Amino acid sequence: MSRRLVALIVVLIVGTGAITTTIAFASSNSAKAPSSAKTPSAKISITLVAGITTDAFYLTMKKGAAAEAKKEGVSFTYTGSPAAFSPPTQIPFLNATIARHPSAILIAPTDKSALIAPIQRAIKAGIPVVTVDTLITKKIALSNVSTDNPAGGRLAADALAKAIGSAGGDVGIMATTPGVSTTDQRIAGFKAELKKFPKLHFTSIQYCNDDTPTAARLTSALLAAHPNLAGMFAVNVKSADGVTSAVQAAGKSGKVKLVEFDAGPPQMAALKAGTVDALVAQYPYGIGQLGVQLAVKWLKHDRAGIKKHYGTPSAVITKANMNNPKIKKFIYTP
Ligand code: T6T
Repeated sequence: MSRRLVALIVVLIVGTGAITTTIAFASSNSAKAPSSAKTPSAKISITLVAGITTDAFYLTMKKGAAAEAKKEGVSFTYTGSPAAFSPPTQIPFLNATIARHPSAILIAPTDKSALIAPIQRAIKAGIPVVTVDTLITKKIALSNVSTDNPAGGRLAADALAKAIGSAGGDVGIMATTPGVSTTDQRIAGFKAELKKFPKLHFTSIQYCNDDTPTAARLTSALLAAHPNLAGMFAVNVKSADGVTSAVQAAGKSGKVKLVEFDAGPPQMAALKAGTVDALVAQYPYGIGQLGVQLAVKWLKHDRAGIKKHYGTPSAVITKANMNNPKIKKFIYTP
């Protein structure tokens, strides 16, 4: 008996269930394209899972990613928690994204350990992942695109020392949450660099949980406890906005020197007003662009030479250079 005839008889005996199975097998087989096959752009879909969707930094990254997706002819979606930067709020959005099965995921993990298992689930489901901005400690993502955050922390310490001047004094840090790769690295860089300035004394680090009102409350308490506080470093948009407003409310603008990471609209306004002395601005638009480029290259099997990490530039913005055309790309445009 020929093999085709045997196959036909088996199908007739087992009935519809067998046919369904055969079809399912055939289609799952064809989905497993040989590794050299090119995926047409029109079929590629990329989702960016933000740390927190409403943050000026991620909204600017979204613009860069969307522009690059348009250029590449692939579809793009933006998702994440609008309310908080934390694993419990981010993971449900990642899980919902995995269920929709885009071709690739870009994600800013909200914790360097807690997001390992959820990202592993995406990869196991066959979805390649690029981490953007933040990273996880296990190198399972196809690549990571981020600012050089330790260097950014060092730049912040240099800028604060310059703003405070030769008199020196006590300085504090307003941070978000321990366990976030970017802000942990900024803090480490800042503290290490501070040692170069013997007249600057590190007083304390406060954690506001990426919540602006909490940062304002903690800053007011710090100002009351340290009436001679000379300066503060705020590690990101949300902590910075709280620090700035508390210093303003205490009538200490210009007296307490402020250096902040990021360049959201309220931060740029505070720089212009003189409440803030310097901003270490990232290039979130470029991070989004590069993240999409890498995902598309990967999906089109143009994988040779893709590195595990790409650094994107940053700039120290002051009142003196804020209108320089070279600075423009570092100002966030949510
Ligand atoms: O500073 C950025 C980002 O780099 C960090 O990982 C989390 O906070 C921001 O989104 C700004 O709020």
